[in-house]
Amino acid sequence: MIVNNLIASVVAFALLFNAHYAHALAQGADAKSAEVVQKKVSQRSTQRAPHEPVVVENKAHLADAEFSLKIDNIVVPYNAFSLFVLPEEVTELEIIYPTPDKTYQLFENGVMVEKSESMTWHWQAKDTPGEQRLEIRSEDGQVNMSLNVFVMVPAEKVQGGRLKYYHIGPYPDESEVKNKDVYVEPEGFIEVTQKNQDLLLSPHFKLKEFTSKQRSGYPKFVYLRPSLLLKLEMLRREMNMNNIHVSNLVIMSGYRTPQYNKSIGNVKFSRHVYGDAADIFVDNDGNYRMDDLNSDGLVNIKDADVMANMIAELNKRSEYKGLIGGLGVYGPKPHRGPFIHVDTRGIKARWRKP
Ligand SMILES: [Ca+2]
Ligand SMILES: [Ca+2]
Repeated sequence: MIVNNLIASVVAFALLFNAHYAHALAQGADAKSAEVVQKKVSQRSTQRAPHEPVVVENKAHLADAEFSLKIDNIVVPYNAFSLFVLPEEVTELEIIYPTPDKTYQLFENGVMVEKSESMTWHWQAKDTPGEQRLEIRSEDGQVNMSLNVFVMVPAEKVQGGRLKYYHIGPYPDESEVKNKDVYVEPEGFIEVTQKNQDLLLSPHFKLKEFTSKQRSGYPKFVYLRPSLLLKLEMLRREMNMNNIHVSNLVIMSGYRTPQYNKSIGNVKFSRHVYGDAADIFVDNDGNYRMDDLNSDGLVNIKDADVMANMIAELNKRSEYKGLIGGLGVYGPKPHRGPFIHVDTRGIKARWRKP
């Protein structure tokens, strides 16, 4: 495979296509009027696609870690990431594109985990919900990658639409949508506490940024897909590389419980409910409104367009293949500034609301 020749010089970034997105349809998605361009996508019926990392010959995409880590069907190039698993779930972790002649070890809370193969581990989560921490270190002891593991509370623990008094609400009946595969109910929920809410999910985003905006004490519960984190990190990086400085990318809305989603009058099958959508804007000056990204002295939908144009650029790249999805551009309203919606539903959907 060509990959072997490129190991030292390239950075891989790939998100393997989740086949359960394959037949996704924008029906009932975040904008009813969305213009949907259904792309020809994989017809595979299995949930886990085989590992086919996309090689990116572009140094500008240099990753934070000195290798990429394949976690089941996603490939992570960052030095910090997260795992969302069920109790006792076994996750395959495989280092790809390692630095030549280097060896790595996986540590769970400081204890070395035995390898399955030279660069692969089959790591089993603990049997109770909560956090665990994994580190991948090179032989010199340097930590190359940290993974915050969130062992989720299994979805069957939801009673009457609630988990420990937190209102989640009923998930819509999958039979109502044509493309059931993309609208499967979460298999579990991450418990968010005052103690764990500041944990990093990826280099620039914390757990608490994604919780549903409903009024509630702790614990809260959230459901997220790692593809969203990859997409947000990629957008952030792309903007910075294009001289659009981003120090603070605000998640105005990340996960929404079905209960909250309904309360704000949104469509039932919002991607926010399925954990792979975020409404975002750049707010380096910290006034909780979009900044003037195009430097025209105004803050309006054109600043949201600057972000949307970056997504459009990313869409042309092979490494972005597994991250395609919805892109909504929103103009300002009296109570909030302009923003964009992104999700990873697996097919392109575009809309614009001035
Ligand atoms: Ca601002
Ligand atoms: Ca502007």
